Formats: sequence, C-alpha cells, structure tokens
Amino acid sequence: MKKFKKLLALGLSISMIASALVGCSTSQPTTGGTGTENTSTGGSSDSLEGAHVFMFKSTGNTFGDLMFEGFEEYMKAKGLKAVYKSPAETTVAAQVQLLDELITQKVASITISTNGDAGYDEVFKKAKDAGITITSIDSAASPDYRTTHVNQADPNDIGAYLVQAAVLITLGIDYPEDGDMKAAVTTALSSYSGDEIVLGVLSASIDTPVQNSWIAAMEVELKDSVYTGKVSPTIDKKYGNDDLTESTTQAQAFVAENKVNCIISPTTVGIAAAGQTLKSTGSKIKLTGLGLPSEMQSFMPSAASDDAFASVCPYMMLWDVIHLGAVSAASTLATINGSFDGAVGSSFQMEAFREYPATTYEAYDNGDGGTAVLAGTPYVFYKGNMADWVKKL
Ligand code: RAM
Repeated sequence: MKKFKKLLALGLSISMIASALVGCSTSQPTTGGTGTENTSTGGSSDSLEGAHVFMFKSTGNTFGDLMFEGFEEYMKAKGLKAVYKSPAETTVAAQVQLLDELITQKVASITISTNGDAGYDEVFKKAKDAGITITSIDSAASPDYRTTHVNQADPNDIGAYLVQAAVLITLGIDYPEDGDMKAAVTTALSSYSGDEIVLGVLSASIDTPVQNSWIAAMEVELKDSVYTGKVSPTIDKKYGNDDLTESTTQAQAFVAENKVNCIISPTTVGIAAAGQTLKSTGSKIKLTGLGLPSEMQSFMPSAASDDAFASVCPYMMLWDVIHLGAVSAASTLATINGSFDGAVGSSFQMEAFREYPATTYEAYDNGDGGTAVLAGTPYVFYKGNMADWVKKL
C-alpha cells in the first residue's frame, strides 16, 4: 500500500499540499425528471451521441456536482462533450433506467458512482456490447464491466481514521497537530476507565458499495486491542439514503435514543443533516465523518482560537473531490485511446490540470476481482484550516 500512498500524494493540488504542511504525518491523513442534465461541449448539438457521461448516485448532491466539475473541465480541455446525468433518487433502478437511455443515444463513455452492487449486469453488458467504456468512481461498479475503479482514497485508511477521530472527539481531544490520530487514541485510551464508548454511523443507503466498504474498515479498526473494553466493537448503524429529509429523520432517531457518544457520517448529505439536527436539538452527541467545508461551516469551528468542542463537529475529513472527477475523465480517455486497459500494472498519465501537478496513475488489484486507481488521500478539516476551505470545497 505504501506505493499507492506515494502516488496519491502527487495527486493533491498545490494548495492542498501547502495546507497539509500543518499537522501532516506519513501514515495519517493530511490536514486538510430522470434527473438533471448539464452539458458542456466542444460542439453545440443536443445529441448525446459520442458524449462522455458522468452519472452520480442522484441529483442534488454537491459532492457529485464537484466531481462533475473536474470531469467536465478535463473533457472540455480536450474539446470533448461532457454530460451530467444522474437520477432524482438514489436507487439502482433509477440509474439502470437512465443507463438504458444513454446506450440508445450512443454515448461514448459512462463514468458512474453506483447505488448498489447488484442489478446492473444486464444494462452494463448491453453498454459493453455497444462499445461504451465504463469507469466507476466513488462507489464501484462490477469488475466484469468497468475498466477500472477510480478510488478517492484507501478505504482501509478512511474507515480507520474515522473511528480514531470519533474516539478522540468523544474524549474531548483536539485534532493532534502532528496528525497522528492513532498515537493520540492509543495514549488516551490507555488511561481511560470510563463507560464503554459507543459509536453510531449515519450512512447513505444500506446497499451502497462505497459506504459499506468504509463501514467494514471501521469494524476492522475497532478490533484493534487498543479499543478492547473501552470502545464497543458494535456500531449502531442507520441509513438516510443520501436524502436530506431521511438523513435528518435518522439523526433525530440517534438523538431520541441517546445511546451513542459520537456519530460518524461517511456521506456529505448525512453529516450535514446530522450537524443541523445535533445543533438544533442541543444534543450532547458529537459528530465526525466525510463532509464538505462549505456545507459544514455552521457546525464546525472556524478559527484556530475557537473551542472546537463548542461545535457539534470538531473535525472531519474529505479529499480533493474536483480532482477525483478529473482523474476519472483521464482514465476514461486513456481507455478509449488504447493506452490504458485497467489491468494491474497498466497506467495512464494525467498532464498538469489546473494547479495539479502532472501525475501517473497505476491500476492495482482492488480485491473485488477488478482493479482501481488511487486518486487521493483523506484530508482533515479542523479549526486550524476550516477558514481556508469553506470557499473552496
Ligand atoms: C456523499 C456520497 C458519496 C461519498 C461522499 C463522501 O456525497 O454519498 O458517495 O463518497 O458523500
């Protein structure tokens, strides 16, 4: 995994690298209708023939919009047409229906973040037979049909860091300036003799591949002996389907039950809903997870001098979402021009784009029978850098 960590560091934007100089360590995260259509094109026709489609889990999610921003910018720079096509609902059926329409319209490629790991085979086979390149991003598609999966960061790291952050936050400990949350957790728990800490998860849908991979990694982290007898190995899980109303209902259930110390929400929709709920109810339950600084500013500290624990979410993580979308565009184009086939060891170059350095991305065995390329690394947003990020992400 070391090798991939090196590669992904290169994928960071220069501004991220500059901010990451604060509190960074090598093994820890750095600080730092049928849906809408949004078309950008080198040409002007409304036809989708030959277009490069980006499909997120559903519309109305800023995370998806930001990934498309990077995807579109990359395609546009090559004079190609990029189209954003996501269903209104985060369901497999809604995506399948849209995919079917896109095949009929003879699109050139589909880059997708899936809502589940079953139910796509027939439509993906149809797309593949029609010569349409399929790349997955964020939430993986079946290895039988995708060229590769563009992974935001190592899922094991994401799961482990989220558990470490939730335990530190429960204990009232600020994000450590050296970035080494595991060392801080180990020290803090060694002298902890209070009640067993209980963590909750407010996820997307029960079937979403990406969130489930992170939850599985959280459960692995909790098996580490540093947590034994101090933090419950059982996570209380609730699902808000990446819908603001449903996520709010689930966050309210956490408050009413009052059984968990900290909620981890590994979805930008869920964490914002939980932030609002915990703030407005005045609950003592704390929050961390994966969030966009622009959506989380009311629930987080904004200056280094702030008391982080006066906010419901003292710190959280994410990665460079815009760059992630651009990497998927580069992967798709390298596949189409024949220089990349997604096999282990095959790679594609991504030339300098915006403020990002030129980088090579290499496909590696993803453990699900297919490959992935690693586009980024988790980045921690906390009182020391939130002010820099609220307008950027
Ligand atoms: C949400 C989506 C996405 C996830 C991010 C962190 O917007 O659920 O799948 O990766 O949050």
